[in-house]
Amino acid sequence: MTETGTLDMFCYQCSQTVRGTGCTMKGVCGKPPTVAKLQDNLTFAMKGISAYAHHARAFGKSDPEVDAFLADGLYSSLTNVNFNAGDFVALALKAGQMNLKAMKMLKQAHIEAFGEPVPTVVQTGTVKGHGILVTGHDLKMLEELLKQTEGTGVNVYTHSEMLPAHGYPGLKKYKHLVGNLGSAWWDQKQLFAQHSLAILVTTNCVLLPKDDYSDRLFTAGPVGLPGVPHIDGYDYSAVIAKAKSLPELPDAPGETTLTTGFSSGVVLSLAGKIKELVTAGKIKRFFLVGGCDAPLKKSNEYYRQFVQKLPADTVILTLACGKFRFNDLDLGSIEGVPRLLDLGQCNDAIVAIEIASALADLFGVGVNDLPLTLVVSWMEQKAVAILWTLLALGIKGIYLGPIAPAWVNEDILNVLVDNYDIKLITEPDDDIRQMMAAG
Ligand code: SF4
Ligand code: SF3
Repeated sequence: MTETGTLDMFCYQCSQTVRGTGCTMKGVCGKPPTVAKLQDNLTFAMKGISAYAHHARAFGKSDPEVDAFLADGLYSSLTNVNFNAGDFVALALKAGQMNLKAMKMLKQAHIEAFGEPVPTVVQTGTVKGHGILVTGHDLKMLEELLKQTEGTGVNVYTHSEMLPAHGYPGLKKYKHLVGNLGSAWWDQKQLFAQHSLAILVTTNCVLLPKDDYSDRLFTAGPVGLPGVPHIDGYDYSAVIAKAKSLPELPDAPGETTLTTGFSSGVVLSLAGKIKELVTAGKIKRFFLVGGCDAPLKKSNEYYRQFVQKLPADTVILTLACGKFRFNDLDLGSIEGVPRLLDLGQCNDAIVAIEIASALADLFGVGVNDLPLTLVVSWMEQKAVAILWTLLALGIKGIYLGPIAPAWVNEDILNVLVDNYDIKLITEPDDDIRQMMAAG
């Protein structure tokens, strides 16, 4: 059984929607809850992989092995086809491997199209004039919009997972890509209502709009909202016309700036210095803090405090929308190595993996022996795929939050703890003490 966003329960296996907790088929399948949860987990991970494969396809890239896995994996989650929990753990690990390929393919596509990101300071306020806000993950759509708005007097802003676009040379060259507004996906109802912008939604995670901005909203690609115009292809003239019809935004610089664009090339160009600082005890530990953010009490309380409380001799890598919990903080640098390095979107977990393996080579150890702790926030299906990628790579000791995923029950959590030493986050002080004391 799988919970949906409604009060109903949906079981993917018999495709039954049942009120409350009962099974209308009287549990005829006899499926153990652990198998049902592992099947759900696999389905979630495959949805995440599909998103990355979809974006790569927009750049003309695909991988028959990934496509074949998506078909085989979905077939395995069909009605009563396989009741072996172990098979679903193996499939989840395979999903992790396929997600690694999908993320690599997408990263290669982004770099081929726009160059490798470079550190870039991004403004957070508004600039006088008309504007379009672009949200979601689709950089190809952003590029096409930038081409079509060039010289029109309409400025373009990023939101949430679009922030890393500013680091790509092929996108930052557009002077009318003027800044970023807001933070993670879940602030959109308040943010979109606040500014008189046209808004282009390119991917998940969109929310059903409020009336006060739904007439300024446009969807594209796989996104759809009732009563909201959808752009097929890459002709954004309706979005540009809408932006021009709206009152101009004021010149209102933001109080902070954000820095993004730390690609593997940029971070690894510092490898010699990093080695020297680690050897001299001036960098004690690296942290990867990031993932899909959730508007939960635990997230509100944990991640910002966690990063603020980390000792000054630590370096924090971050990615995905979870970074907006703390990416406005000025954490300074350690002898020229910035303490906060934004690697990009959630799919740029591949960059974190590349950096971690390069650091492991540099120090002549395995990734698990590096002074590195991963604090991964999960919220939706892409994060599930990324988690299984990390597990498939044999990475142990990941701290997971803000809460245990719904596809985990006690049995599954025990397997994750026993085999991968997964821990759930607790309190920043306690966790930091434990992490800093790790080998
Ligand atoms: Fe789900 Fe089993 Fe009930 Fe079918 S019989 S709806 S698979 S729990
Ligand atoms: Fe996840 Fe929506 Fe933020 Fe790409 S996909 S990070 S939540």
